[in-house]
Amino acid sequence: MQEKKFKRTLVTSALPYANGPVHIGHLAGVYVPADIYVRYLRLKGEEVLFIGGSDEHGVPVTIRARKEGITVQEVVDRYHYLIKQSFADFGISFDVYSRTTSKIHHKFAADFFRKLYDEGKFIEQTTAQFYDEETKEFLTDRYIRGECPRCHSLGAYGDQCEKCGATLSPEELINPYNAINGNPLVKKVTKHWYLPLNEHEGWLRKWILDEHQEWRPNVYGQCKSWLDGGLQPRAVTRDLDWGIPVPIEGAEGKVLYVWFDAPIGYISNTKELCDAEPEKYGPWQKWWQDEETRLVHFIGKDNIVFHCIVFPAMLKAHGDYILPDNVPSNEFLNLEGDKISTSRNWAIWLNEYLVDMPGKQDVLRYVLTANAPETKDNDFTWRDYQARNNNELVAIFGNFINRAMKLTEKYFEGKVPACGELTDYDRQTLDDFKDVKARVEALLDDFKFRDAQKEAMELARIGNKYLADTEPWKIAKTDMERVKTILNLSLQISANLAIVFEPFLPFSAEKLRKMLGMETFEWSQLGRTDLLAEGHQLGESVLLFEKLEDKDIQPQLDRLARIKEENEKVALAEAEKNWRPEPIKEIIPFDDFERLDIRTATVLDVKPVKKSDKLLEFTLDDGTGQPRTILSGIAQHYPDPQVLVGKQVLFVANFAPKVMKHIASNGMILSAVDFDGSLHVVTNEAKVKNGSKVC
Ligand code: B3M
Ligand code: ZN
Repeated sequence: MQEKKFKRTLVTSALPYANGPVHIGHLAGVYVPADIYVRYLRLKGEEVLFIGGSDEHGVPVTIRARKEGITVQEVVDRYHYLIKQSFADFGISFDVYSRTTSKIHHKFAADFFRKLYDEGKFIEQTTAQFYDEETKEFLTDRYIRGECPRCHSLGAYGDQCEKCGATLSPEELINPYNAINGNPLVKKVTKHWYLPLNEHEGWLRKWILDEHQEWRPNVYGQCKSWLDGGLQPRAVTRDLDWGIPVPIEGAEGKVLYVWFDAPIGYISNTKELCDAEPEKYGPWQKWWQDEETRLVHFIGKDNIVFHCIVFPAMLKAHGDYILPDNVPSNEFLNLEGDKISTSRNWAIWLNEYLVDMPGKQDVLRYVLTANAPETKDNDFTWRDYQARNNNELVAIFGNFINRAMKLTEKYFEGKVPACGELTDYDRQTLDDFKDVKARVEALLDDFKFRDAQKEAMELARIGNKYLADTEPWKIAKTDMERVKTILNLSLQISANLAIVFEPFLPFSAEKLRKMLGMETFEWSQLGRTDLLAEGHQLGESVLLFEKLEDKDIQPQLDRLARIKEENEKVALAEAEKNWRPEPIKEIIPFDDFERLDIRTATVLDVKPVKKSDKLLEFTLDDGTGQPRTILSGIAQHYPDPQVLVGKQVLFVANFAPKVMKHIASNGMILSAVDFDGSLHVVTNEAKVKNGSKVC
């Protein structure tokens, strides 16, 4: 395929739902990479716009409102401003951050729908859907719960049973009910408009599968599997009282589906920006309807189908728009080994982070990029955060800058000394760092932010090693000329660091730029060794990064431990509530039971088996006069196994002996499994002779 020549780039990042604050998963998955990319393009002097905003429609915001007992408008107001502030605090440099409840957006999205409607681009379908007669609302997948048709636990969701993992459709649930209020549901017919994606399959296949093989494998792969599975018409309207009213007659009480209006928000937000400052940004159409604009969507992996298939189909159906050139999508970031979850509060919220770690935006940005889930899900841990801060930012980057600054202050009153004759070692160092620009550029152009930041860090490493090897503080008494050259080169490397880190760590880069007294600041200067002229006065030096002690991290670990404990309690209560006996196994003849020889015995002794955390060794009086040994894998359920001594238990006597951990086990003690998976030895209250048959 021929490389297209683009004049400008329009970058969008997914519009977060205004139903809660944003957390580190959002930042790592979407906003930091998008921001790095945009800052990089701006530094290169390219024409670029970065569009963001809050997604304020859809069911999630209405549920939050009900939970908190406030209006939906209050919910979206609260979280829109909170989210907007968090992004600003973390240096996410949007050109516009608006919201989908804006007038401009409502009109724009309604017009978009209307045009497609007028041109016959939708189909109408009437179907029966689940309905709550009390609240007068239709419900879809996640908001419908009921008994699982497979494992019969209660509380399975309309799309999945979390107990047995079965993929479900709401139709399959037994006794479906409203997940929010528990009301029973009935079926009711309703009419909706659908985008016939099946009619778009042909060009989508060619456009993605043939023409965009350069997309990340996770994105390309997901698209391919959607396309190979065959596309179905998708409803673009919903029965809901919150959203953009469907702008046609006979559609009262219906709104545009949130996934129809939200991506149009990228366009209407661009319009809002351009209309406000047309001389600066030009007409919005330049950004959306000109083949010379390159459109790039940054999103998380759960949004791939909407950005690669549904939204492009909408744009194509409309006819006037360009399509995305790339859709860099990340996998998910986990937190301390568990999936981040808003409802379980298993997250680090950006607003709270800044209260606990004031001024440490860049540390988080650094760690999230270093661990970016670009190719697979990744894990954030506080220990890794601490280690990367201390061992990389402080020990390498910060240490190098601090030494270069301090030595220049000490020997040259903060003025850049002259560069004298270079030694072989100097030349080798310069050689090492010369290619950084090309390497970082190639990686950024390819959306490989993690590796790009590693390369940038490599530059700090080179500088740090150079100072450590040349030890100017040791030769200051004997060879000041040499010290001048060493510090000159070190400061030139520092100036390069200020440039190369600007996209990644904008706050620190800015501090560094001020320290170095650099006025001009552009990407093309990278790799040069004459950025600071001889005699140039440096600014005041400040510490770029601070060491984090265990005591700084501990409160964070404690917080998560508390949340985990709380969640476990809630999950247990839920499991108890939803527990049902397992379905009875198939009918068997009595003879099959007769073959089992079940007996009574009294526990004489019980102790843990060495080198096993599962096994308990029982010594039983089985009535034969000979002690019987049985091993049972229930140690985790009996922290104090002695409580079983003296109890009469039931055991299967006619199993072949089995050797485990060098001990022969003769039979099996019967235990019952409780709803939470815990095992309890079945004891016989009516004590009988040991060795009695159980029948
Ligand atoms: N609000 C879903 C999400 O936050 C949705 C993205 C819209 S992007 C147009 O994951
Ligand atoms: Zn199930």
